[in-house]
Amino acid sequence: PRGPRGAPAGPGPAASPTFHAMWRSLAGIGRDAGSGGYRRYAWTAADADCRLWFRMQAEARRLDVETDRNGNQWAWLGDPAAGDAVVTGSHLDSVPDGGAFDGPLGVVSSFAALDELRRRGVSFKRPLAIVNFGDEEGARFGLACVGSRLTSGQLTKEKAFALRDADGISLPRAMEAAGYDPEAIGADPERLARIGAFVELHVEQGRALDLSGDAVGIASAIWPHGRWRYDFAGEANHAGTTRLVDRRDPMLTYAETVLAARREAELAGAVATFGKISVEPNGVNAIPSLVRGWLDARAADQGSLDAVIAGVEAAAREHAERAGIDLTVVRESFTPVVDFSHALRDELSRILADRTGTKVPVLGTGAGHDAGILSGAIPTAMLFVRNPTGVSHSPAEFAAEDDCVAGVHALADVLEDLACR
Ligand code: HGY
Ligand code: MN
Ligand code: MN
Ligand code: MN
Repeated sequence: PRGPRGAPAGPGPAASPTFHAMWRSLAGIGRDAGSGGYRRYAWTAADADCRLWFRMQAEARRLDVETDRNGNQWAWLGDPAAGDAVVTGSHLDSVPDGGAFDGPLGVVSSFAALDELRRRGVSFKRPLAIVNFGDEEGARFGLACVGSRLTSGQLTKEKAFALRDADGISLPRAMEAAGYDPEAIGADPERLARIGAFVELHVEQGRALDLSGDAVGIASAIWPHGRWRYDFAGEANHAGTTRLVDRRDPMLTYAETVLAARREAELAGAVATFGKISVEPNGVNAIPSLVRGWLDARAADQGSLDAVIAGVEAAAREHAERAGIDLTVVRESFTPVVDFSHALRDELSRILADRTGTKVPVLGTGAGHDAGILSGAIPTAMLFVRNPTGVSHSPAEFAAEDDCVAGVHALADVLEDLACR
């Protein structure tokens, strides 16, 4: 079942009225009318609209809203200084032409879970926060999880200042244009020290829950994954007058490398994708001088990932050598395997088993998340909501209304046990 193209299929009236109203009010922000996909990139107008939406939802619930030095938004119930806070949330930014659920489902479900806890009349024993992490997808500046990497100190201010978008605008310039002070960015250990647990609910980006017949699952681990930039430099020339034997065409070497990446991934049981390319001068009738391709590679274990990366680079260098192409390979980002903290993950399993009487499945994922970035600094865990087609990073991304409701209830159960007992 896929959501109707265009309108995010989202949860229908059966979802709590507040969930449905939130979903509708968010759905129009940064959406491409043609494809129905989303274009919510860091520090753009759509991002500002998402931030305003977040602030309004928080203030409507009498939460104290703040934006931290790295542009992450926090909506607090209780005094953060009391420490040992329970935090939930996700991100609102998207990949180019992304789906309606990746990120927003976690944020909307967090507000809806708080509504549910208030309906249950529980009293909070620990501070609670709902977070919107900035620039999780890295769609504009090429690095994923910028907000959480800065906060956890995994991304230095110097490296962040060096990030540029396709128009050459730097991250600090973009932040400034959006009204934020880029000079303030940096690690925020005091903030992390006040957090006792972070639970991120996210639409599953795969079909494990669809295959197991479960509405909700718990993350076991995130595969090691990274991004490598391949620069193939050849010789610009006339497409119409240059004999084939006289060419040094980098597009050919790029194409051979893409095929090699598929082969290496199949051999290693991994995944490898060249999803982004830039060509100079990018003229129909011009043999390129430079072809730049970005490789996204992921594998269940480090050894398999290393094999893929080494295999692709070796093949690329061999093809480049033969064709007289100069090749530069740069590792732009890398996230080692995330093995979610067992204590919190097992506690979520127990809570949900006690509440629902069923064992909620535990599953790995190849998708990166802020919960993964922060897992080295604070206890983190993830809840997944069934995605019947597994499709993500696409306008066709979908989660059925009943499953979204099940996700909210599971999150409310977890938050109640963690923050109210
Ligand atoms: O790329 C990822 O895995 C995530 O969606 N940022
Ligand atoms: Mn994503
Ligand atoms: Mn996401
Ligand atoms: Mn995430």
